[in-house]
Amino acid sequence: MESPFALNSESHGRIRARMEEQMNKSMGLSAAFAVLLVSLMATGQERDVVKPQLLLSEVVRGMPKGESQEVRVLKASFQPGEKTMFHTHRFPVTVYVLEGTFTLEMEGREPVAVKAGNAMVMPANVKMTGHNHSSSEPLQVVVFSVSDPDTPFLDPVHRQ
Ligand SMILES: [Cu+2]
Repeated sequence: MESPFALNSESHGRIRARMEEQMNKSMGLSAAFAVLLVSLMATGQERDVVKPQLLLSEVVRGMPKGESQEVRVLKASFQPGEKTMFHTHRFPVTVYVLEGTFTLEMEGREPVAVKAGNAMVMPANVKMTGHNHSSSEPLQVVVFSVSDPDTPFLDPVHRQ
């Protein structure tokens, strides 16, 4: 049987008509339905239309609840061995790693290593330090923050 990806050479209507004809002849009801579904999905595809790829989806607690919020996008570059200050965030903050590996050390939790192309949500009110533990590779991250307006992106924590 013809691949559903061969649709460009023939009109969708003709392909579908042929599939329906074939499935009536030779297939059970569930298989026929599957073919119909695939053909409907294929006809829904347009050319030159970019579909975003989901990198991270997470249900979080502790986002700001006021009338308005401030959205910030920040970029940070770490040389090998560099780290952030010890800090907390008042609201969950999302990090996306462009290059290298970002290691997040959080008080009372296992460290988390996030590689280039991946994202994670950093929890609110947890003391943390972000590291580039590599001895040779730089690290670049983009950070997405949604907070109450005019609140700091992070609060430094002073070690006793
Ligand atoms: Cu942080």
